[in-house]
Amino acid sequence: MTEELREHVAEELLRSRARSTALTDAVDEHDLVRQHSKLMSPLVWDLAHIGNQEELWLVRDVGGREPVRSDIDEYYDAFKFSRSVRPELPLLNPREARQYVGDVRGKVFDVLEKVPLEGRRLVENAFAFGMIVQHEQQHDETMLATHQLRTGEPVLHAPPPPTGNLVPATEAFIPGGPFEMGTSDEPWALDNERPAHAVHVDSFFIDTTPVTNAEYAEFVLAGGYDDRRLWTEEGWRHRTTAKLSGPRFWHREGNSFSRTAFGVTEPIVPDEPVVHVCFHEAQAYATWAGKRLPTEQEWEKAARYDAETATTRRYPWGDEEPAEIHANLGQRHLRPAPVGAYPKGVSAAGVHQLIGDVWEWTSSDFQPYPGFEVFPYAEYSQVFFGPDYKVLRGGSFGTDKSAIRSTFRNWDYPIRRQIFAGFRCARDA
Ligand code: AVJ
Ligand code: FE
Repeated sequence: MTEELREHVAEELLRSRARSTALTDAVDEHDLVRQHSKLMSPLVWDLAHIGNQEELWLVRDVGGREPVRSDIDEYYDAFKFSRSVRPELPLLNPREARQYVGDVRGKVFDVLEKVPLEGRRLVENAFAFGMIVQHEQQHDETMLATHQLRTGEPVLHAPPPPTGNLVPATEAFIPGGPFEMGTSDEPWALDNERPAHAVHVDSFFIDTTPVTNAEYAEFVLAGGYDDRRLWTEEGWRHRTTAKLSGPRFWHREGNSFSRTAFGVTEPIVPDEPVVHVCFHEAQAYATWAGKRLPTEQEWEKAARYDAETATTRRYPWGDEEPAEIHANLGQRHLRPAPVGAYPKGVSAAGVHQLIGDVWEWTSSDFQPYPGFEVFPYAEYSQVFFGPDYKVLRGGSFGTDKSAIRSTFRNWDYPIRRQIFAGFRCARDA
């Protein structure tokens, strides 16, 4: 068991590093240090921050080793300097950053060989490695979003996703009653996903597919962005000051739309889930459609609850780890797949593409579960709890399988749309 776990951790560390390397080797030095958007860090910051977190948690804390570098911690502390000011910091240059993450990784492999991964320390130590793997993959998705904001020739390439086995958009009925939400035993689950607890959810309907580009284009053409009644007060204020008129990266010509993704501009693909919309846009669309966004309780019940056996599954399709047939994850494709492309990933209730493709906005604020305990540090989740952030679920085409579960909770400000976010609708039964 222990050797197997060590091997698994080693493979996951290599897999995340291969991805970080590919994302940072794809562009030249100038593109690594420049700020592609005020919303994002320079790519070279993400790279060295990945190494710095790994050094703090695995080299110094778990391993008890001497620091690789003790002089740079503050510049890579995400709470000390916000993304917009990071380019002005005395950051490591690309060559130094690559050297640094490599040196840290060398020590980490040594720690992995020698650290106890059994007995009492197993849970703590194994979790620390899992947390660092997920942390790197999360920043890789953030770097992918930075690539999406970058202008210039395309530098990332990937084959297209599978084609949609077109399921007509319809609704699934989820019966009212309790289900077990969250987890107490998923080994790599983060503190905010814990503990497992019973939640009562009233009966509701949820769309079997995420809202598509074609559906969203109808909303735009129907004047949805100019209809004050569809928006909340806060949403309308934002739509007005930010002058929103359609999803980020869309261009309108008469009644047709194209969009730019990773340097390529092409007509929107009608059956693909819409992506790069903020919470307010999702909320306005749902109102226009006579529906609403699901709560995160509803989303998780639709993803995990098997009414026939009254049990909660790990993933929509069952308990197996995500494989290529289940979901569009891991940047294998640079876009969401058309609806119906993953029939093997469908939930017990018949809901498609809950995992992968696009993060899905829910109507819920990011709050702790009853019995929440900070683990291992308050800055991961606790400092974000409250009404400022909305919960997103399910992961996107840019999310790695190690960093997504049906219990995984992402959060962001309701105005953000550079992330790979879309949504699906629900309604009361
Ligand atoms: C869970 C995606 C909101 O990127 O801010 C990365 C993950 N935490 N480094 C983020 C995270 C610390 C976090 N999200
Ligand atoms: Fe981080």
